[in-house]
Amino acid sequence: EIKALLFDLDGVLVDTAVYHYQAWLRLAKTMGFIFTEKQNEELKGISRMDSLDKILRWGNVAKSDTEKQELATRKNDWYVELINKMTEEELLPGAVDFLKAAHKEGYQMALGSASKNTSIILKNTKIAHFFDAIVDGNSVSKSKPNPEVFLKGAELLNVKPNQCIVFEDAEAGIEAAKRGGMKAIGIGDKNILLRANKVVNGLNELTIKDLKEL
Ligand code: G16
Ligand code: MG
Repeated sequence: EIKALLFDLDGVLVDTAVYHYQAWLRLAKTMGFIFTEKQNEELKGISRMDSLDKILRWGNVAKSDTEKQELATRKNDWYVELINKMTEEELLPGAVDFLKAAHKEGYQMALGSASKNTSIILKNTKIAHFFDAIVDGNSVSKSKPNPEVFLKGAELLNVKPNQCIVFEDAEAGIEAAKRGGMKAIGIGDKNILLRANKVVNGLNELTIKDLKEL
């Protein structure tokens, strides 16, 4: 029996990918190159440092660890400037209605994100109160597809992995859920999120009844 729902943040509840892209692109330009929106897709769900490594590879640029720390901090400062201005209007279609319905149904809910900036985003979009536990980039050491982020969520909610459904837009996130022994609902393209138990375009296409039929 499903008792808990674990939500990824970026790409499931809000669209911060555009802001990550703006900030990373600004950083790439300071090093003399750019990268496409299509390449940006590959950065979804992966950690800040893994993102930077990929971008430096795209630009054919080598940096020392100290320089990388500085670059990541600079990008994050720009990114935080952008998300500081976010409002609840930037929640993805159906997100709030789904959270409300799930809460009413009595499911426990946790956030499972790779981001270290979740508190700003949750506060500005006014959805923090829905979550009984928050696991994010500040509390995990291994990033998705490692299941740590979701296993910690289940542990904090006091439920077993097989009592959880994970909501994820990234392939690595679906993989993390599966490795953790959980069910997964993919938000996005079913030709990409192949391992998900079910795939929808957005939470607006999903009902509580769908969860029971999974
Ligand atoms: C999000 C984004 C990733 C980003 C990561 C780390 O993950 O999808 O693109 O690299 O967070 O973010 P930050 O630099 O804010 O710590 P998720 O798991 O919420 O999709
Ligand atoms: Mg995501």
